[in-house]
Amino acid sequence: MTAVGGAVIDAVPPAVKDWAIAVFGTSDKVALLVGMALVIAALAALAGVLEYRRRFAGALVIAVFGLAGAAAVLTRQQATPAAVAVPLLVVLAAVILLRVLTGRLHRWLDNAANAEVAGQPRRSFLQFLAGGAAVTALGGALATVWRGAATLVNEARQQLRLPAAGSAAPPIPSGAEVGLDGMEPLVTPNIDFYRIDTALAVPAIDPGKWVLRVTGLVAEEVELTFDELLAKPLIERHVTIACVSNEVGGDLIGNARWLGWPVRELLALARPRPDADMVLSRSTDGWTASTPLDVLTDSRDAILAIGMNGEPLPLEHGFPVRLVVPGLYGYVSATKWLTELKVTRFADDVAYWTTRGWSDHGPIKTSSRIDVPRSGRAVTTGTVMFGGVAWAQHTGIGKVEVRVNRGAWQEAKLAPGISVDTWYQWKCGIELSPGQYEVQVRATDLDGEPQAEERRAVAPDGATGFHTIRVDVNP
Ligand SMILES: Nc1nc2c(c(=O)[nH]1)N[C@H]1C(S)=C(S)[C@@H](COP(=O)(O)O)O[C@H]1N2
Ligand SMILES: [Mo]
Repeated sequence: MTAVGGAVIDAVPPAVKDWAIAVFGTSDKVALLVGMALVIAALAALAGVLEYRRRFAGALVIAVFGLAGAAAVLTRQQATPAAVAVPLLVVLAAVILLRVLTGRLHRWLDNAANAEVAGQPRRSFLQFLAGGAAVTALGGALATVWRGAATLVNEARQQLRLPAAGSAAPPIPSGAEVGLDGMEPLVTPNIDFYRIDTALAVPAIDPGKWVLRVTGLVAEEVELTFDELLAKPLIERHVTIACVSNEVGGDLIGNARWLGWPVRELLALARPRPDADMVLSRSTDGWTASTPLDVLTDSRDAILAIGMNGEPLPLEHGFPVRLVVPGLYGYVSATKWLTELKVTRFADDVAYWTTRGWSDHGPIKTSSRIDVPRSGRAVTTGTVMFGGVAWAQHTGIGKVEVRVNRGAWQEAKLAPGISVDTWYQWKCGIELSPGQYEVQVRATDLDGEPQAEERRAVAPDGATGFHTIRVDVNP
């Protein structure tokens, strides 16, 4: 079922995917799985009715669906023989159960008129129905246990002791949090960190078996094991990462303290050839991202990350190793469950989302957000405190301004940032008499470049426009 869902995710046009994410938010995968469960239940009912009317007609429905499932598994990159065998065995069991059940149902109904013998076939049918249901439930439970491989990896993760960083994260300057009620914390707790990926089942990777390969246009291919990575001189940095699907004012952005080894050190060992201009990073589930080679080799701290806010990476955030690249949207940089770095050229290779309507380059656009007060909230007249965040990764924020009802821009108080690679908090008190107002925010980076005013959709390379909220001021 996960494989069918994965194939669906890969096959649907980006517009449908955007719609699904918009409607169901990040529970889009749950919605997909629930939807599929409903379809399966409907098909099972249909198979029952058909089989009752005509021998093997229902079995055919099940067989076709099962073969489609097996085919979907084959399209998955991580397909194993067992993963293909499971849907086939399930189909076989379902067909046998269906035959037996319809046989008993026929006998029950044929004998229904004959009061003396009717009870026995009815009991037999109901017993098989209950038995079938029990076996199905047991099978589901076993499948869950099988997935318990994830549990073992979780244990390996819990036992992991992260080494200290040789180069520690610069301290958070005092006053970096403006201290307004309702603001998001400056450093996002792992549990609240947004999650975006195409993985229906979170990959469970044993760190003892993990290897990263550097391949492609290099003087020397390099392999790195997890133990080797732990022994490298590690750095720790706060970096704010964002999703290209983040709407203006959206929450697909988070700031964490990442521990790892600079990617440029690994690439230096492999020595990329001069004609290379891109690194195609690949995860265990086959997902890929295209990152400009110069972004991975310049002085910015692009990291092969193993730690997030002082813990090993959570499984959903890429355990055991992921990429974190300051300044680029996640879809072109932040590969989780990393297994390969292929040094290549934009002219020769395309990444997962690039073939699905998104740009091959994805620098994060300067933007800002109003978090306090929430849009549509009523506040009391007087000095109303507004607050939020602004980001211009790898350039830094120079100023933030707020305007009311499209009037003059007023400069907000900008809190000191942790670094140019993280978001900054801001606050601004504005005198408002009772009434209804539209409030907007605008950020300008340290080069003096203001964020784009034109409203643009998230596709193909990130939304622009001013975050705009409505505030009701009560007497
Ligand atoms: N393996 C893998 N890595 C991935 C993705 C994915 O689908 N598969 N999605 C990317 C996208 S689009 C984003 S925005 C970031 C999100 O990282 P997070 O889930 O840790 O917040 O991961 C990136 N890394
Ligand atoms: Mo993303």
